[in-house]
Amino acid sequence: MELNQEQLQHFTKEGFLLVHDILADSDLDPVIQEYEDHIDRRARELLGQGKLSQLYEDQSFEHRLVCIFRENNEIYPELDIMHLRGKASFGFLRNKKLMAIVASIVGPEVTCSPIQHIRAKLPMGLTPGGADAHVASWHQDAGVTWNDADPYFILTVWIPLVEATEENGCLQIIPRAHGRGLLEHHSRVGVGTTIIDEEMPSQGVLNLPMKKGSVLLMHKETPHRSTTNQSDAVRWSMDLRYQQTGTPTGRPFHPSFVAYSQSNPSSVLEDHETWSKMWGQALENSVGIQPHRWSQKS
Ligand SMILES: O=C(O)CCC(=O)C(=O)O
Ligand SMILES: [Fe+2]
Repeated sequence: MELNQEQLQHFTKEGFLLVHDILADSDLDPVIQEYEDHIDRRARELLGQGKLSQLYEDQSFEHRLVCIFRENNEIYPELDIMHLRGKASFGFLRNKKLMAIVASIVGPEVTCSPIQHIRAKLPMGLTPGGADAHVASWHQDAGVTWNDADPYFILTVWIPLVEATEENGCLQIIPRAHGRGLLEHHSRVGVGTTIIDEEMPSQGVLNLPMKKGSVLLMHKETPHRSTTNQSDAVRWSMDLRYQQTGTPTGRPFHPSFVAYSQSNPSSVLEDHETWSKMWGQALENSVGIQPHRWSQKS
Protein backbone atom coordinates (compact mmCIF):
# COMPACT_ATOMS: atom_id res chain seq x y z
CA MET A 1 0.00 0.00 0.00
CA GLU A 2 1.41 3.34 -1.03
CA LEU A 3 1.17 6.28 1.32
CA ASN A 4 -1.65 8.72 0.59
CA GLN A 5 -1.33 12.49 0.19
CA GLU A 6 -2.29 13.17 3.79
CA GLN A 7 0.36 10.78 5.08
CA LEU A 8 3.01 12.26 2.79
CA GLN A 9 2.11 15.77 3.92
CA HIS A 10 2.34 14.67 7.56
CA PHE A 11 5.83 13.29 6.94
CA THR A 12 6.97 16.45 5.16
CA LYS A 13 5.58 18.76 7.84
CA GLU A 14 6.34 16.77 11.00
CA GLY A 15 9.52 14.92 10.00
CA PHE A 16 7.97 11.55 10.81
CA LEU A 17 5.00 9.33 10.06
CA LEU A 18 3.60 6.49 12.12
CA VAL A 19 1.91 3.88 9.92
CA HIS A 20 -0.30 1.66 12.07
CA ASP A 21 -0.94 -2.05 11.48
CA ILE A 22 0.81 -2.26 8.15
CA LEU A 23 2.79 -5.46 8.77
CA ALA A 24 1.23 -8.82 9.59
CA ASP A 25 2.71 -11.47 11.84
CA SER A 26 3.52 -13.37 8.65
CA ASP A 27 5.83 -10.50 7.64
CA LEU A 28 7.69 -10.31 10.95
CA ASP A 29 7.59 -13.81 12.40
CA PRO A 30 10.17 -15.34 10.02
CA VAL A 31 12.67 -12.74 11.30
CA ILE A 32 11.73 -13.48 14.91
CA GLN A 33 12.05 -17.21 14.22
CA GLU A 34 15.54 -16.69 12.85
CA TYR A 35 16.63 -15.03 16.08
CA GLU A 36 14.83 -17.61 18.20
CA ASP A 37 16.60 -20.40 16.32
CA HIS A 38 19.98 -18.77 16.81
CA ILE A 39 19.36 -18.20 20.51
CA ASP A 40 18.21 -21.81 20.86
CA ARG A 41 21.29 -23.16 19.09
CA ARG A 42 23.63 -21.06 21.19
CA ALA A 43 21.81 -21.90 24.42
CA ARG A 44 22.39 -25.61 23.66
CA GLU A 45 26.08 -24.92 23.07
CA LEU A 46 26.39 -22.97 26.31
CA LEU A 47 24.60 -25.73 28.18
CA GLY A 48 26.99 -28.29 26.66
CA GLN A 49 29.96 -26.17 27.73
CA GLY A 50 28.64 -25.94 31.28
CA LYS A 51 28.06 -22.18 30.94
CA LEU A 52 24.27 -22.37 31.34
CA SER A 53 22.25 -24.33 33.90
CA GLN A 54 19.18 -24.88 31.69
CA LEU A 55 17.77 -24.02 28.23
CA TYR A 56 14.76 -21.91 29.29
CA GLU A 57 12.90 -23.39 26.33
CA ASP A 58 9.46 -22.61 27.70
CA GLN A 59 10.17 -18.86 27.80
CA SER A 60 8.80 -16.37 25.22
CA PHE A 61 10.85 -14.43 22.63
CA GLU A 62 10.89 -11.44 24.98
CA HIS A 63 11.90 -13.38 28.10
CA ARG A 64 14.20 -16.22 27.07
CA LEU A 65 17.23 -14.02 26.41
CA VAL A 66 16.78 -12.33 29.79
CA CYS A 67 16.87 -15.71 31.56
CA ILE A 68 19.96 -16.77 29.58
CA PHE A 69 21.77 -13.46 30.10
CA ARG A 70 21.30 -13.58 33.86
CA GLU A 71 23.73 -16.52 33.67
CA ASN A 72 25.82 -15.81 30.58
CA ASN A 73 25.67 -12.98 28.04
CA GLU A 74 28.32 -14.02 25.53
CA ILE A 75 25.84 -14.23 22.63
CA TYR A 76 24.83 -10.57 23.00
CA PRO A 77 27.21 -9.23 20.29
CA GLU A 78 25.94 -11.80 17.77
CA LEU A 79 22.39 -10.47 17.76
CA ASP A 80 22.30 -8.01 14.88
CA ILE A 81 21.53 -8.09 11.16
CA MET A 82 25.12 -7.94 9.89
CA HIS A 83 26.33 -10.59 12.33
CA LEU A 84 23.55 -13.16 12.01
CA ARG A 85 23.02 -12.39 8.29
CA GLY A 86 19.94 -14.62 8.17
CA LYS A 87 17.92 -15.38 5.06
CA ALA A 88 14.61 -14.22 6.55
CA SER A 89 16.14 -10.94 7.72
CA PHE A 90 17.61 -10.35 4.26
CA GLY A 91 14.23 -11.14 2.71
CA PHE A 92 12.51 -8.71 5.05
CA LEU A 93 14.75 -5.85 3.87
CA ARG A 94 12.85 -6.16 0.55
CA ASN A 95 9.41 -6.82 2.08
CA LYS A 96 6.76 -5.78 -0.48
CA LYS A 97 4.61 -3.74 1.91
CA LEU A 98 7.69 -2.02 3.24
CA MET A 99 9.00 -1.24 -0.25
CA ALA A 100 5.64 0.28 -1.23
CA ILE A 101 5.68 2.77 1.64
CA VAL A 102 9.40 3.44 1.34
CA ALA A 103 9.11 4.08 -2.42
CA SER A 104 6.28 6.55 -1.73
CA ILE A 105 8.83 8.76 0.03
CA VAL A 106 12.21 7.83 -1.48
CA GLY A 107 11.01 7.38 -5.06
CA PRO A 108 10.91 4.30 -7.32
CA GLU A 109 14.64 3.48 -7.17
CA VAL A 110 15.45 2.33 -3.65
CA THR A 111 18.75 1.32 -2.08
CA CYS A 112 18.95 -0.34 1.32
CA SER A 113 21.60 1.34 3.45
CA PRO A 114 23.98 -0.78 5.53
CA ILE A 115 22.95 1.27 8.58
CA GLN A 116 20.57 -1.45 9.67
CA HIS A 117 20.03 -3.05 13.04
CA ILE A 118 18.04 -5.54 14.98
CA ARG A 119 18.15 -4.48 18.61
CA ALA A 120 17.65 -6.73 21.57
CA LYS A 121 17.26 -3.97 24.12
CA LEU A 122 17.78 -5.64 27.46
CA PRO A 123 16.27 -4.75 30.81
CA MET A 124 18.48 -2.12 32.42
CA GLY A 125 21.61 -3.46 34.05
CA LEU A 126 21.81 -6.71 32.08
CA THR A 127 24.07 -5.58 29.21
CA PRO A 128 27.69 -6.69 29.17
CA GLY A 129 29.80 -3.86 30.57
CA GLY A 130 26.84 -1.86 31.86
CA ALA A 131 26.47 0.66 28.98
CA ASP A 132 23.78 -0.16 26.41
CA ALA A 133 24.25 0.78 22.76
CA HIS A 134 20.47 0.48 22.32
CA VAL A 135 19.79 3.30 24.78
CA ALA A 136 20.31 6.13 22.31
CA SER A 137 20.77 9.70 23.53
CA TRP A 138 19.38 12.63 21.47
CA HIS A 139 20.71 12.45 17.92
CA GLN A 140 19.79 12.80 14.28
CA ASP A 141 20.47 9.79 12.08
CA ALA A 142 22.22 12.28 9.77
CA GLY A 143 24.76 12.50 12.60
CA VAL A 144 25.84 8.86 12.35
CA THR A 145 27.06 8.90 8.75
CA TRP A 146 30.13 10.32 7.08
CA ASN A 147 29.61 13.71 5.45
CA ASP A 148 29.46 12.35 1.87
CA ALA A 149 25.78 11.58 2.57
CA ASP A 150 24.95 15.08 3.86
CA PRO A 151 23.29 16.50 0.73
CA TYR A 152 21.05 13.45 0.26
CA PHE A 153 17.80 12.30 1.78
CA ILE A 154 17.84 9.12 3.88
CA LEU A 155 14.73 7.57 5.38
CA THR A 156 14.86 5.78 8.73
CA VAL A 157 12.32 2.99 9.23
CA TRP A 158 11.84 1.82 12.82
CA ILE A 159 9.92 -1.41 13.37
CA PRO A 160 9.05 -3.02 16.69
CA LEU A 161 9.18 -6.83 16.77
CA VAL A 162 7.35 -6.81 20.12
CA GLU A 163 5.27 -4.02 21.61
CA ALA A 164 7.44 -0.95 22.32
CA THR A 165 6.27 0.97 25.38
CA GLU A 166 7.49 3.88 27.46
CA GLU A 167 8.44 1.31 30.09
CA ASN A 168 10.63 -0.79 27.82
CA GLY A 169 12.25 2.17 26.06
CA CYS A 170 10.29 3.08 22.94
CA LEU A 171 11.47 5.94 20.73
CA GLN A 172 11.00 9.60 21.62
CA ILE A 173 11.22 12.17 18.84
CA ILE A 174 11.05 15.94 18.39
CA PRO A 175 8.57 16.64 15.58
CA ARG A 176 9.03 19.60 13.21
CA ALA A 177 12.72 19.91 14.08
CA HIS A 178 13.95 18.72 10.67
CA GLY A 179 14.83 21.02 7.78
CA ARG A 180 17.66 22.82 9.55
CA GLY A 181 20.33 20.42 8.37
CA LEU A 182 22.80 18.57 10.51
CA LEU A 183 23.09 19.81 14.10
CA GLU A 184 26.42 19.68 15.89
CA HIS A 185 26.90 16.39 17.74
CA HIS A 186 29.64 15.04 19.94
CA SER A 187 30.54 11.51 20.83
CA ARG A 188 30.94 10.54 24.46
CA VAL A 189 32.20 7.25 25.85
CA GLY A 190 29.27 5.28 27.28
CA VAL A 191 26.71 7.77 25.88
CA GLY A 192 27.32 7.64 22.13
CA THR A 193 26.71 10.27 19.47
CA THR A 194 24.63 13.12 20.91
CA ILE A 195 23.43 16.58 19.82
CA ILE A 196 25.35 19.20 21.83
CA ASP A 197 23.24 21.03 24.43
CA GLU A 198 23.43 24.39 22.62
CA GLU A 199 21.91 22.88 19.47
CA MET A 200 19.07 20.90 21.06
CA PRO A 201 15.74 22.04 19.59
CA SER A 202 13.35 23.49 22.16
CA GLN A 203 10.11 21.99 20.80
CA GLY A 204 8.15 19.41 22.73
CA VAL A 205 9.07 15.74 22.83
CA LEU A 206 6.72 13.07 21.51
CA ASN A 207 6.77 9.55 22.97
CA LEU A 208 6.11 6.89 20.37
CA PRO A 209 4.86 3.66 21.92
CA MET A 210 4.21 1.22 19.08
CA LYS A 211 2.46 -2.08 18.58
CA LYS A 212 3.98 -4.96 16.61
CA GLY A 213 2.83 -4.44 13.00
CA SER A 214 3.25 -0.65 13.02
CA VAL A 215 6.11 1.15 11.30
CA LEU A 216 7.70 4.52 12.02
CA LEU A 217 9.15 6.54 9.15
CA MET A 218 11.56 9.27 10.13
CA HIS A 219 13.48 12.04 8.33
CA LYS A 220 17.24 11.80 8.88
CA GLU A 221 17.25 15.24 10.55
CA THR A 222 14.54 14.42 13.10
CA PRO A 223 16.08 14.35 16.60
CA HIS A 224 15.22 11.21 18.55
CA ARG A 225 16.34 9.12 21.46
CA SER A 226 15.30 6.12 23.51
CA THR A 227 15.56 5.63 27.23
CA THR A 228 16.42 2.57 29.32
CA ASN A 229 14.34 -0.57 29.36
CA GLN A 230 12.64 -0.61 32.76
CA SER A 231 10.66 -3.77 32.06
CA ASP A 232 11.71 -7.37 32.71
CA ALA A 233 11.61 -8.34 29.02
CA VAL A 234 13.62 -7.59 25.87
CA ARG A 235 12.42 -4.75 23.63
CA TRP A 236 13.13 -6.28 20.22
CA SER A 237 13.10 -3.87 17.26
CA MET A 238 14.55 -3.31 13.84
CA ASP A 239 15.79 -0.02 12.35
CA LEU A 240 16.55 0.24 8.65
CA ARG A 241 17.50 3.06 6.28
CA TYR A 242 16.58 3.54 2.63
CA GLN A 243 17.54 6.11 0.04
CA GLN A 244 17.53 6.81 -3.65
CA THR A 245 19.80 4.44 -5.59
CA GLY A 246 23.04 6.14 -6.56
CA THR A 247 23.24 8.39 -3.49
CA PRO A 248 25.99 7.78 -0.91
CA THR A 249 24.99 6.02 2.30
CA GLY A 250 27.63 7.69 4.45
CA ARG A 251 29.03 4.24 5.25
CA PRO A 252 31.08 3.46 2.11
CA PHE A 253 32.93 0.66 3.90
CA HIS A 254 29.71 -1.33 4.50
CA PRO A 255 27.52 -2.91 1.79
CA SER A 256 24.37 -1.31 0.42
CA PHE A 257 22.21 -2.95 -2.22
CA VAL A 258 19.30 -2.19 -4.54
CA ALA A 259 16.14 -3.25 -2.68
CA TYR A 260 13.52 -2.05 -5.16
CA SER A 261 13.65 -0.74 -8.71
CA GLN A 262 10.86 0.21 -11.03
CA SER A 263 13.14 0.95 -14.00
CA ASN A 264 15.40 -2.09 -13.67
CA PRO A 265 13.87 -4.83 -11.47
CA SER A 266 16.75 -7.21 -12.28
CA SER A 267 19.13 -4.87 -10.41
CA VAL A 268 17.47 -5.81 -7.09
CA LEU A 269 19.74 -8.04 -5.01
CA GLU A 270 17.86 -11.21 -4.20
CA ASP A 271 20.74 -13.57 -3.57
CA HIS A 272 21.15 -14.12 0.14
CA GLU A 273 24.63 -15.62 -0.15
CA THR A 274 25.99 -12.61 -2.07
CA TRP A 275 24.62 -10.23 0.55
CA SER A 276 25.98 -12.33 3.40
CA LYS A 277 29.43 -12.50 1.79
CA MET A 278 29.46 -8.73 1.19
CA TRP A 279 28.81 -8.13 4.88
CA GLY A 280 31.34 -10.76 5.98
CA GLN A 281 34.10 -9.21 3.87
CA ALA A 282 33.18 -5.64 4.78
CA LEU A 283 33.31 -6.41 8.49
CA GLU A 284 36.77 -7.95 8.08
CA ASN A 285 38.07 -5.05 6.00
CA SER A 286 36.60 -2.21 8.06
CA VAL A 287 38.12 -3.03 11.43
CA GLY A 288 39.29 0.23 13.02
CA ILE A 289 37.31 2.54 10.71
CA GLN A 290 35.39 5.17 12.64
CA PRO A 291 31.75 4.97 11.41
CA HIS A 292 30.71 8.41 12.74
CA ARG A 293 32.33 11.76 11.98
CA TRP A 294 32.55 13.06 15.56
CA SER A 295 35.72 12.15 17.39
CA GLN A 296 35.20 10.53 20.73
CA LYS A 297 35.60 12.49 23.95
CA SER A 298 35.80 10.82 27.34
O1 LIG B 1 16.07 1.61 18.90
C1 LIG B 1 16.44 2.54 19.64
O2 LIG B 1 16.20 2.55 20.84
C2 LIG B 1 17.19 3.69 19.05
C3 LIG B 1 17.38 3.50 17.62
C4 LIG B 1 17.77 4.68 16.79
O3 LIG B 1 18.30 5.66 17.17
C5 LIG B 1 17.44 4.55 15.39
O4 LIG B 1 16.80 3.57 15.01
O5 LIG B 1 17.82 5.43 14.60
FE1 LIG C 1 18.81 6.94 15.44
